[in-house]
Amino acid sequence: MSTGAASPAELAVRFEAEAALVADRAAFEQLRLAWTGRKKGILRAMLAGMKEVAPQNRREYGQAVHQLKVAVEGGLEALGERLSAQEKADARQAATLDVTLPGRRPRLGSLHPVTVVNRDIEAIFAEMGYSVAEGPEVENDYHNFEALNFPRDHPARDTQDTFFVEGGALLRTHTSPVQIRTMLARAEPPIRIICPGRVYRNDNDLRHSPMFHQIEGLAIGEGLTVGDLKGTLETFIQRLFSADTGVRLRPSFFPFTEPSAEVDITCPFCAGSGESLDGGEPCGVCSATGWMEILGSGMVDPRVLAECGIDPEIYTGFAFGLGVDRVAMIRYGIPNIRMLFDNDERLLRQVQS
Ligand code: 2NL
Repeated sequence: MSTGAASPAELAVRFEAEAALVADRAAFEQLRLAWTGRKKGILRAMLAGMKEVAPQNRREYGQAVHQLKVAVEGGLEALGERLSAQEKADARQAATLDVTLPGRRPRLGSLHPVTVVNRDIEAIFAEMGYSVAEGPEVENDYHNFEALNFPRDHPARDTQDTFFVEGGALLRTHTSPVQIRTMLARAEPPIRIICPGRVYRNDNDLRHSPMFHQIEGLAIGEGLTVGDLKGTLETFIQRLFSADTGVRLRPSFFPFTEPSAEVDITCPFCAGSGESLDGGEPCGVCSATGWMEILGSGMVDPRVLAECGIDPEIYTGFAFGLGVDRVAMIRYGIPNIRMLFDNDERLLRQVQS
């Protein structure tokens, strides 16, 4: 061995000291290269130094270098295992669940306001013996207009108000065609149905959307009168809003009912007073009138009954229609119909069902 160079025994001590300082993979790799590297490793240099050792000492030197090699390789292996164990423990620690943390609750979805109102109305009429009937949204002139006694030149039949589909079909402008189809298909009254669904009109502003939701009702039987219409709608309205809601009928006109009436309720926000309940300001919801229009209704026109194969000499009936979106807007204080169709969660979250 050359003078001044460390002996294998001294190097073994130095390796132990350096190994003791290794704390991570990078330092481990550095140590491994420094000692066992093929080109510049210390072990390699020690073997290369053999030729400088006097021949009679070479055997002893060779054995000492071998011992050093065994010590370094063994030390590296032990150190590598310690690091692996440490890394595994660290990873386990990082993935550990703290079972004492409060759970993350997923936010529950909620029903759309229109769905809630639809279900409420369906439930009220179900208790009065009505069943739900549905039909196509793409209709034809006969079921949407002709059978309902609309005159040929009625403005509702114009493209200004109605969306037409190629080939003469149209998007239904009300759910009345469902009632027409039901009467045409059903042999004998009594009939008690409500028809909920989407309807379409060529209207678009703060209060109108080109698609909106309607529920119409139809009752046909022997001896049904305006009194039955009035009692049914009063019961319905007082169940939907509150038992003290006032109801009034105003004469009106529809091609498919005679007589016809529009139905007003006392404003749910000012209880019909026309003044805000706290400060005596004019009520902005009903424009200080105390009343809000909520339904259209009437006794089914005998011509409509006859057209649908029901003898108007034996049977009479009443019918009504209301806008579901409008009821939802009144109930939840929604100022703009468009907000019902934006699906903004800030609105949808507020409706509990
Ligand atoms: C309104 C008016 C109404 C009807 C709908 C009807 C249906 C048949 C026969 C007779 Cl098949 N009438 N439906 C009757 C009166 C009014 O709705 O203002 N709806 C929002």
